[in-house]
Amino acid sequence: MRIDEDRKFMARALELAVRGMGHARPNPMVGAVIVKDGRIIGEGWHEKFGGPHAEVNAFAHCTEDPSGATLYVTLEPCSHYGKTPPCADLIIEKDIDRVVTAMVDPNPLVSGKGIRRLREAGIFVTVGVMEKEARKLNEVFLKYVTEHKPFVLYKAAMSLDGKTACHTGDSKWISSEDSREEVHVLRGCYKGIMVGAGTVMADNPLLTARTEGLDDPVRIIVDGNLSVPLKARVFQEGGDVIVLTTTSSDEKKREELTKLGVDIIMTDSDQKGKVDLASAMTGLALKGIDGILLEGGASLAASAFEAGIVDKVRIYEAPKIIGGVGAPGLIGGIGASSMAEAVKLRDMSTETCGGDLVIEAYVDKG
Ligand code: AOF
Ligand code: ZN
Repeated sequence: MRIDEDRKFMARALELAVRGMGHARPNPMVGAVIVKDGRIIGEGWHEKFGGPHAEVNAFAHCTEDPSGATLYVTLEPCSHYGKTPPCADLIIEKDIDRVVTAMVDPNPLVSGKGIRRLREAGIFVTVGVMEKEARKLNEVFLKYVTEHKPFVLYKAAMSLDGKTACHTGDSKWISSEDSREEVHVLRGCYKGIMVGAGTVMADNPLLTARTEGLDDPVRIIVDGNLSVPLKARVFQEGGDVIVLTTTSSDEKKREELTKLGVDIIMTDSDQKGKVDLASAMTGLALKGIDGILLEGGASLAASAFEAGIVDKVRIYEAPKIIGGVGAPGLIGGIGASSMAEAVKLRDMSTETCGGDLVIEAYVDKG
């Protein structure tokens, strides 16, 4: 009975947390619900980065005295003085009886200290209600705060036979209109969007979110030899751009890009002028990029899997068969030499979108 009730209110808190999507980052999305005598008397969520935490907002919206109530919160209440005072202290001050939280805060600044402080004050604390859902919601924050690297989602569309274009190059469109619309929303959910130089030169895309209420992502172009022309739309229109290149790229071109307001991250290069993606990730994290939507093309995707930077895949599989040995496939490069070397995925789930099959899975790094 109590377990059902706990899940019900935590589900509501998670629903509220999602409202912070695209606004709270790089802080977590957090939702909170205050319940007294089985009724919700206050709700709140972390609305924007630097603003009050979810618990503070829930107390601010209380319709009656929260004394003796239960607080449901999707992340362990904080115990540190950050941009705001510790939520744990506020909870104690408000005379809450019980706190139910979905998960321990992975942030080393908090990580168990909030729960300890509440328990020391005599508050009954339950941890782990809907933990799986809460961890998934904040998967970007979880990686960023513990590993100081961006979480990378590889997204692509392909036909049922794994092709991304016809042998003529025609690729408009493989996936349904609904799927393409969903991708624009996805772009607003990640701080950065990453594509290779080849994609920019072939499609001259703008790479914006085009979704109301969500910021455009920072465009990250992987261009080891700086082959994308300065007149490309990504450099001339829209917001922030970061180019990942190598120390062997043309210095003059780097200067010209800088003059256009482009930020440059340089890594050492191998002989072929390939960017060292793993170390570039550290540079991107230092610039506040907590999550990246990787959109291809095929050779960048291959390098990204090879470098081990991909955390999750989301593939839109259209009910079409393109065929042709000359038609490009999803992932380029040389590929695995044996099945043992294939990239293993786990926790695969499927859904449909506008008639396409959408497959989501996590890269098994174990
Ligand atoms: C949030 N919102 O609702 C909760 C958070 O930078 P600060 O001072 O706002 O602190 C951010 C940390 O506080 C964050 O990394 C997380 O560990 C903890 N809890 N943060 O942004 C919230 N409850
Ligand atoms: Zn807090």
